[in-house]
Formats: sequence, C-alpha cells, structure tokens
Amino acid sequence: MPDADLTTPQAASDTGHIAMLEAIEQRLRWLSSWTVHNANNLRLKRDGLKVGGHQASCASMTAIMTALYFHALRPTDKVAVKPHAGPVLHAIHYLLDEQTREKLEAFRGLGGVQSYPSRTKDTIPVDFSTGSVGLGVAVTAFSSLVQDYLVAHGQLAEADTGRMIALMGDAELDEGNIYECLIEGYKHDLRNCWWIVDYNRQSLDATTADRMFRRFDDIFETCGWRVVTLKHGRLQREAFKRPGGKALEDWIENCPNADFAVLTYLGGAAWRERLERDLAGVRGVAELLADHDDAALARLMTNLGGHCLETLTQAFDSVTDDKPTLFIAYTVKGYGLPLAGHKDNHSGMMNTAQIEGLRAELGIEPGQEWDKWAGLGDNLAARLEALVKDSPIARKAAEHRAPAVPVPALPVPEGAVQSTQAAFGRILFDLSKSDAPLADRIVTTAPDVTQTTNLGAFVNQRGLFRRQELADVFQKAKIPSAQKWSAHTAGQHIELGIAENNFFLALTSLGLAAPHFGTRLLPVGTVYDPFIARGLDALNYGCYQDARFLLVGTPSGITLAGEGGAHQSINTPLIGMGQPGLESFDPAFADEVALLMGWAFEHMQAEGGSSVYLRLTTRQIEQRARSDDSWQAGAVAGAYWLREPAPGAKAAIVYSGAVAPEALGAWDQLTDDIPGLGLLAVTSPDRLHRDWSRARAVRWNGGTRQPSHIETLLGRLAPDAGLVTVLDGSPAALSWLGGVRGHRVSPLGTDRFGQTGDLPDLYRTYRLDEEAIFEAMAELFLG
Ligand SMILES: Cc1ncc(C[n+]2csc(CCOP(=O)(O)OP(=O)(O)O)c2C)c(N)n1
Ligand SMILES: [Mg+2]
Repeated sequence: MPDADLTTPQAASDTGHIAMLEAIEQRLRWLSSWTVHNANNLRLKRDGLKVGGHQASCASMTAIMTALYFHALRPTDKVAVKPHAGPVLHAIHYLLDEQTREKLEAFRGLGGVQSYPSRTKDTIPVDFSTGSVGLGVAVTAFSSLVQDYLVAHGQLAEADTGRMIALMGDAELDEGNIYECLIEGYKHDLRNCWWIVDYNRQSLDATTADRMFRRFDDIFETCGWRVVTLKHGRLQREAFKRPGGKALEDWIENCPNADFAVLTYLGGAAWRERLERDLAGVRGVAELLADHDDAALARLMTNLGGHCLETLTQAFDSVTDDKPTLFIAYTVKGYGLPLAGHKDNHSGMMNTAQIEGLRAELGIEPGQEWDKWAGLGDNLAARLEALVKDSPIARKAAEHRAPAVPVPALPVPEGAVQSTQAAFGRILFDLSKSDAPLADRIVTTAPDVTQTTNLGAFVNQRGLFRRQELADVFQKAKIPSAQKWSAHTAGQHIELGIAENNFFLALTSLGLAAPHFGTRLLPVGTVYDPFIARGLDALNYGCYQDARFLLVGTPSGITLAGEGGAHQSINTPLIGMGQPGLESFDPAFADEVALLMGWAFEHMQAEGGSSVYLRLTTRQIEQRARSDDSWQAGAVAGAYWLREPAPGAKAAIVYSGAVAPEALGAWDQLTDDIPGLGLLAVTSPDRLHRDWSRARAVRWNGGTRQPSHIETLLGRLAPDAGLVTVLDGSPAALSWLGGVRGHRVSPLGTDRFGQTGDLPDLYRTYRLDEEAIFEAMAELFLG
C-alpha cells in the first residue's frame, strides 16, 4: 500500500500555516502535560491515591489532533477521541475559550474535566464518550450508518452530512469489536468514516508485535477501506533522497518496534552509535550522520508521519471522497517529552525537573503555565488566536434539541391467552400499519434474531433499510414465506449479523440521533435475553452517554424450556437493576406490555429519561380481566397488588414476570389458610429499588422523606409478615424486599444453570411451581 498522496498543494506550499499549526501542537502538548502534572503533583492530595493521567499517550497524538481540529475538520464532522487523550481535547477547547482553567485544574477531581471524554459530564462539546477502548472507534461506523439512514429518509440533507471520525490508539486494534464492526460496515456499504490510528506501537504493557506490520492494511482493504499510511515526516523523506538515505529508510523499515522505542528513549547519541554500527560502510551514511548533531539526529529519527503537520494535513486533504479510510499515522509514544519511547510510559509521568525542563524549552515563564500563548510573542499569539477562532471547529453548531414525537395510546393486543413476546410483536405490527408519526420514527434492529423475537411482522410492513434497493428474491420466485423483506431506502429495520456488540453500538448510535443529527429516532432492538451479556460493555457504553433506545430481551429465563441451559438467562434481572441509564421491566401480561411500551417511548424522549429494557418470554398465559385502570400507575412504578392484602395481613406472594400463573394458583390455594393474603405483581424490581434508594437519599440531601412506592405497598402488611418472592431469574432481584420493612423473606428463583425440559418439569425442578410456593410459605410460618 503506498503512502499518502503528498502531491496536493494546499498545506505543502503554505509553510506559514504549517508553522502556526506546529505552534498549536506545542501548546496542546504543553497544556495536556501540565493538566496531568497539576492534578498529580500540585493539587492538594487527601487520599494518598494516584490521580493519574497519560502524558505520553497525549503527546503521541497532539500533532494528529492539531491537524484534524485546526485544519481538516468540518463543522458537521463528529469525532470519538482516544480516551486517554482526553486532556488534549480539553486543551483544544481551552484554546477555543470553551473550557475554563478551573475545570482543567480540577482534572479528575469532582466536577472537573473527566479522565476520559464524556458527553454527559464534560462541559465542552463531546460527540462520543470514550473510555472502554474499541467501542468509541466502532460507534463511529454505526453513526455513519445512522446518518445515511436519515439522509435516505429525507431527514438530513446530504450537504449537512459529516465524517464520523475515530482517533484511536493502536492497541485498540486488538479489540474484537473493531472487526465485528468492519464486517457489518462492509455489508451496509459504510461511507464517511475515518479512523486515524496513533500508531506508536506501544500499548499499556508492551511494544506491539512486529508481525502485525502491514497486516492491518490487508484486513481493512478486504473490508472495502482505503488505507493511508503516514510512516515518515518531511525531514525523513528528504533525508531518504540523499546519498545513504535509501539505506536509512530500509533500516527504519526493518527496525523492530522494541528497538525503535529503546533508541527513541535513549536519544541522539544512541541512534548515532547504532546506525554507525548497522550501516557501516554504506555510501553516504557517514556524511548524513555527520550533518546532524545528536539533537537533530533524534529529531530526524522520530520525524514519523504522525508528528509531521505537513504530512498529516496533506493526507487529510488528499481524501475528498466518502470511502471509509484508515489512516495509519506512525508516532512515538511520549513524543517531545522525556518519556518518549520508554516501555513504561503509559502511566509514566514527568517528574518536576522534567516538566520544568519542558516548560523552559517551550519558553514559558514560571507562573504562566496556564496562559494560552505564553512565551510566543504578541504577534504570533495574535495570529494563533485568529487561526483558532477561524477554524471550522469554532463554527461547530451546538447539539440539537430535537422535538419529541407524540406517543399515541398503544392498544392492548386481543387474545385470552398470550405471551409477552407475541404481544410486543403485535403492538409494533399495529403501529407499523398506523399513520402515527411515532411509527415513522421507530427503527428496529436485531442481531440475526428478527424472526424469533417477533419483529418479523413490523419488518414485513416497513421493510429493511438499505441504501440500495434489494428485491426479495424468494418473493419474486413466488416461494411462499411469512417473511416479505424487501430492502429499500425507506426501510425501517436495520438487519445486523449475529454480533451483539454491533447490535448495542447500533442502538447507541440510533439512540443519539436526536442530539447528533436533530431527528429523534426511537430505536427498538431485540436480542435473546441471555446474549445481552455478550454485548454488555457496549450496552453500558450506550447508557453511559445517555443514548436512548428500547431493548427487548426475549425469550428469557428457563421459561424458554426446550432451548436449554445455554440459552436460559438467569442474571439479566440483576443486570437490569444494576445498569444506570436503563429502566428495566419484567412484565407478565399483554396489557402491561402495551402500557410499558407506551411509557418507554415517552421516557426515551424525556429530559432526564433513559433507555428501557423489557424482559419478555414466549410463554402463553391466560390474561387478566381488569375492572379499571388503577393498576397502571403501579405497573409503571414497578409493582401493584394483583390481590390486595387485608390491612395487617400476615403474608404476601410477590412475583415477577412469566411465573404469574404459578403465583396466582398458589394464592388461590393459600388464601383460605392465610386470611388477607396479598399477591404483589412486580413489573420492575429495578424501578422499585431505585425509587426506594432515591427516597432514602432525599433525607441525606436535606429533603423531606416521602415513603417510596414499595414502602407504601408493603406497609399494608403486618410488620412481622412473611413474603414469598418468585421469579424466573436470580432470586436476589426480589429477595431484597425483606429489607424494606423488615419482613421475613423466602425467595424463589433460579440460581444454577438450567436443563432442557418442558415447563412442568422445569418449574418443579427449579422450584418455581405452586408446590414450591406452598413450601416456601410453610417455611416462613412453620419454620
Ligand atoms: C476495554 C478496555 N480494556 C482496558 C483498558 C485499559 N487501557 C487503557 S489504554 C490501554 C492501552 C492503550 O494502548 P493504545 O491504544 O496503543 O494507546 P496509546 O496509549 O499507546 O496511545 C489499555 C489497555 C481500557 N481502557 N478499556
Ligand atoms: Mg499505542
């Protein structure tokens, strides 16, 4: 693969522009270093803990970020920044007057600049949160897909599209989710996506494998990407043209990563000694070396593409089409710092003498460390200020506040016997046939489980999304099938392969459509409940940056019976409870599903709302006749009495989800023996627990303590009442209820791997049946 086409004129001819960018690069290197130094060495420390920060990782990409932000970026582009280069991003916004000195001084402190760029917590514009390496890279591909979706649906003008850009560390290339995303990107004809690798060949622990050299080119090109390699800076390219230069170029080409790093750390004299040895007798080399003093030689040898602003700007300028492009920018970790090249530099920091040395080298007076343009002279400072203020990034519009889409009442599917999964599918199908604006904004997706999670009817109605029309070949051949899936630009289902990481990243990008592109989408994703775990970090990633989507885990629990232990979700109710930014529900009846879906579509759009997770099953159960709607508020809040207990009752059965028939059956049988026995339907252990915690926290925050919903409900019972809790999932999701008012609890649920079987066998074996409820009740009262 050739290096970047360096013939484009603009930056190369404009040496003044490059010199200014070089000055900005120095500022970013200084400010990011100083931010970390200040937080670790100058700020008062109270806990003896390391504050942390990554000076070397920042310095590795200050030139890349300078070229990008102050030269190449367009106002509509969006960038995910390598997490540990966060201080550079903040320094950029400091230069733009969009970040304060106070926040920088409070780096990694409460209310200060976050360790890693955060959409929700940082006050500068952050397009994508990053932190868990790899995810911030792949999410850009999905956001590009979302952008194309909006263009195809007439919600975004082509002229307003931007490039979705990831600035990534080379070790991020080890994350599997990158390759899953490459494959999906190829299938969906990905465009407008740039990934720029800070190729310093160092990770956290080590220098990276030499064997990988050029393998990434093959992998990406196979997946339809252009690969632009920026191996050498201008100084090196010029040296290579001299006598002896070709030998030097070959030597660099063959130098193992670890050797290069060691020599970089040791500096000019070490480079000289090694090159004199390895290239002894090669014509021209002695002269070439003699023309460079040690400092100049060190500068030459580390003049890699990723540190040369001329090379970088030209490379970025040279890509003018929308083909996805990987830039591999060779860099030195810790470039321009005394940490450069050292294998321990990932968390390594300059000591006081070293940072003072850097300060002096950059002409910054003591006390002027936070001055934006200290030591540069008024003239240059004014020109830099003008360049920064005039850069496209300074004209970037604030994020959108997309208006909410009205949510119509969702009718309850008819049928005396239904499963929650089928009800979900039916509700979406009904919506797909309606002309409600909401229906046009729903986008469904699934990791290859569209049919088995009851999304099929919606897809038949609304079609698959593709940038190019694709006829349904089976339909054309008149082969009967329930699935009529033509693919076209107006389609509303994004078909994904089986990789759950992609699924959650797609939901994340769709769920950020409102702030990113100004159009609210209501993403609905279905996945087999146990395989939520497969994409858990990507789910957390989406929630962390407040993306809004409806996640449907179905089927779930051992209630999927014949599918067996490998498909039986056990701990997902705890995942739902433990995951911030996600309100989770475990409904039992079709009318609960309709109610909660309607609530979810509202909550996904609400200020202070969140994503929502419904845990559903394929078990067909008899539906309840309701005399009124009084159950609904409780169902949204997390629980309601299906059988109201008598005041001061001595016991209640508490159930969640698919085991409703067993709970009802047991109640029928026990109610004569236990007068006033209650039956509590828990639709959301998650919301009950959150509300309980919130109510308690009010007091610590100086407010007046109001009882939480669950305290009110359980307050109907006698103080010494007993609770039998039951759900098809970890018993811990409900056993905590005993802590609310000090009731004794006998918890039922699954806490070991399941078997195949039919429901009677499984419910008996795993103690979810009526018999188990009797026994649990007996244990409470008889000991
Ligand atoms: C999923 C995940 N695993 C581990 C980490 C801890 N971690 C932070 S950076 C890093 C390696 C960084 O190497 P590279 O991407 O090459 O960046 P560099 O600092 O060299 O620029 C690791 C392992 C993380 N942030 N996320
Ligand atoms: Mg690296």
